[in-house]
Amino acid sequence: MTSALIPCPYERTFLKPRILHIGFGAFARAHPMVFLHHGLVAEGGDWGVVAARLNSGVEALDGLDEVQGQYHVAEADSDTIKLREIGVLCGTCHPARDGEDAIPALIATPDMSVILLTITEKGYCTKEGQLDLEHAAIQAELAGGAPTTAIGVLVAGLQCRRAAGLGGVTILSCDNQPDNGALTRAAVLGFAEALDRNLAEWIRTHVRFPSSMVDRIVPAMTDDSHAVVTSALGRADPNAILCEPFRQWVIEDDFANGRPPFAEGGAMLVADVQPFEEMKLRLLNGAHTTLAWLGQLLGYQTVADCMADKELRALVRHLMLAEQAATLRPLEGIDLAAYADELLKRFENTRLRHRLDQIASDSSQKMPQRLFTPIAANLEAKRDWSVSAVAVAAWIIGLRSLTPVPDPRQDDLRWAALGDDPVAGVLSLPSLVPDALRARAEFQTTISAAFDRLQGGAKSAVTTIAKE
Ligand code: NAI
Ligand code: CS2
Repeated sequence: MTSALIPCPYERTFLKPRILHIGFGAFARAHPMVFLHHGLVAEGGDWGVVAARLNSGVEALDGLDEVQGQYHVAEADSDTIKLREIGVLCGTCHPARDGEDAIPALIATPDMSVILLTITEKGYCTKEGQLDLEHAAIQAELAGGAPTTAIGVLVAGLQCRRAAGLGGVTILSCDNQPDNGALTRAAVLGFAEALDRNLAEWIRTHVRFPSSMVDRIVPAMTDDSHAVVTSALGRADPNAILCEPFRQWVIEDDFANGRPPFAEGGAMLVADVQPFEEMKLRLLNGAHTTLAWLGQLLGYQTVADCMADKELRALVRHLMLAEQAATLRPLEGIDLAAYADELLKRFENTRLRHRLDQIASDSSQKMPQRLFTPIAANLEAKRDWSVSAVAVAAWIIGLRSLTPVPDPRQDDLRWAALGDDPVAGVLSLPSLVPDALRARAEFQTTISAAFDRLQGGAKSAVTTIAKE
């Protein structure tokens, strides 16, 4: 294996806190920070980032403070590892350490311009595209409690910003959700409306919510991945993150108050992100969720393990091209067959050890955009969706038989999956499957047939389906 170490080349003393990143976990380190890093290398500037988390992870932020925010990103495949020292951070913030007003106060500083979010799908506290006003934490905040959700914290910050007579900001979601900008806007406005109509009006006028499609596979760090970094670096970096070399960011060009040099760092700015988002969420993430459940039923632990199974690989390629790609609008300059083959190649990266149970977590929040919506389109157009049916059936079997993974709806899901009719039980849970899809009898009967087939043995079912 060859390795290279690239030190941070820019002067960090110029950095000002102009970007706040809420939900600073694995992906934040390896994706938006890396685009900004390359942007600063290309253009220079003072765009520094404050890394924030809300609930967990004070120690992770303390660890960054100890080294003045500098850490390494290790871009690795089976042959090479490139270590890049990232210097974009200029501070950290956590309500449990710095006080519940600390993040809102930061949002209300004059230099603050962009707020990045990687708070996971459930962090938006939405139901069917709107703020979930029945969400316990949202209700507590609206009743006057301290802000604890990302949405409550954002609105508290915007309230302080307005009171200070400052201009607007850009809130840029980097989570794997369709129309993530519109979803963030709906959640923030829903909260503000319930609090203060004038504030909601101010937000409508001054705050921008561009959508973005983000892509880079960044598994959670393990002892093994830390050992890979330590051996390449010659010393330990507890803040390092290991990821694949590939990175892509497509951002709607709609910024309120200055734009960091993301495009200069490799991001694509476009008028409409949706076609890119749908392509990625359906082909990459749809395949990931299928592998997460079907792969585990076959006894595999990682995505790369699944790729070594020729039949499973063929099944996933069929899902991507015959079922998911068929639902997409054509994207100029993109060859979907080449895109699918590149994804399969990325999935083969053995250096990543991307665990299937990590991808399986929060599946109730992922199924709609990754599988249900394309299934609805295929049903409508009378097209094949047989592998998608197997994926949903594998999920239901996994809920019954595999070690439970975290999911905000875990109790409902397990209760339904362990009932007399698991398929009907899970698929009829409220606000899970879109109503129009749930109403189609064929939806449930096809998934029930796939469920029975998998119950007869996952390996033989995959072998038979791969031949069909
Ligand atoms: P992580 O577990 O390392 O970090 C998750 C972050 O979200 C943490 O800071 C955590 O405190 C915060 N969070 C979790 N639940 C929250 C909630 N209810 N409210 C507010 N904050 C919450 O995970 P990672 O890998 O950084 O992924 C985060 C998100 O980034 C994913 O859910 C996905 O939407 C997006 N993403 C991740 C990719 C990856 O390969 N890891 C690739 C593309 C997108
Ligand atoms: C994965 C994604 O955990 C998951 O749900 O499907 O995090 C995936 O690795 C990224 O979207 C790749 O860009």
